[in-house]
Amino acid sequence: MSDECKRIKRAFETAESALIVSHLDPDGDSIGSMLALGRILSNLGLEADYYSEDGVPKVYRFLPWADRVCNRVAPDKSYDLVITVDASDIKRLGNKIVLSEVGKLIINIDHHPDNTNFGSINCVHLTSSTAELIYKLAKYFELKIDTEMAKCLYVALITDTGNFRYENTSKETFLMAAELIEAGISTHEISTKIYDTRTVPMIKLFAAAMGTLETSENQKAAWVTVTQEMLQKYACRSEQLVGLVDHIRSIAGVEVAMLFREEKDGVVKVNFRSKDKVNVSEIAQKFNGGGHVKASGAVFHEPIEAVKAKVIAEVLRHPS
Ligand SMILES: [Mn+2]
Repeated sequence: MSDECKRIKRAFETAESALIVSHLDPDGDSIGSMLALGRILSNLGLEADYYSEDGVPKVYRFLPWADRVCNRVAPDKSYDLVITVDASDIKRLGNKIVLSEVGKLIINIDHHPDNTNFGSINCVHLTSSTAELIYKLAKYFELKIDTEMAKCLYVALITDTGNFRYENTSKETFLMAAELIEAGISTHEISTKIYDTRTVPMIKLFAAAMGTLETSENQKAAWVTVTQEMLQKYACRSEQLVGLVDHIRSIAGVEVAMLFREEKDGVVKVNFRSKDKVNVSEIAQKFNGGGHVKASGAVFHEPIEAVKAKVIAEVLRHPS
């Protein structure tokens, strides 16, 4: 990583303005990495702007500087640097900004195996999380990791490793976590904020969604469906439901779990999880989506029943 670090360092030192961009449907890693990187830049004397087309999910709004994240860029505004975090492809950034128009130099920092290296500088490594790369950058710059930065990095780390349960968890991940704890964070307080702040309607919606559980004949694929009608009944947003798919994967024998979410304006989102044998990144890519081998997603503009039919047919083509 040192070669890219050198180039990134030069870019950070010469830039006078920077925009950090997260991906659509941002998760803990993209928001945490974005905010931690902002603190690195700030330490270097560069105050960045932050862009996320889908804003910041409520659960991550306690993070320091989350209130600085905007979902628009002023027209004609252009930055010396645009840094994308946790996004494998330009399409994942949304369609309201055109990278080549808003930035002179694009730095792509990501850990997805299907990253398209769309940046002028690509810092792409298969680490546990993008946050692990941001952490390494902070080290490279010899910056002190303060409590605020540690909070952002820790949220990214636990959400992308499923609380240190997924295969991407390594010795480095734990060493990094140890250092974040040394920086003064309370892991209990953060976990509570991330995992223990669900509302009663949300749990009722979970129950309703669980009630839709279906499986393939051999029970190796299982899925649940959340319609607009269900979301409206419980006044929840579909982003609050992503964790549901992990429960579906937790069924013994299930190799592929799916969550079908009906959004507004005819959009349907599908989240995939796999246990051991199926590469769900490949399946998502068939539908112009992407992600990791064991966690991926895709977006559709078709009725939910049609989406389900073709996605399930595709999944069943993959031996598990
Ligand atoms: Mn990530």
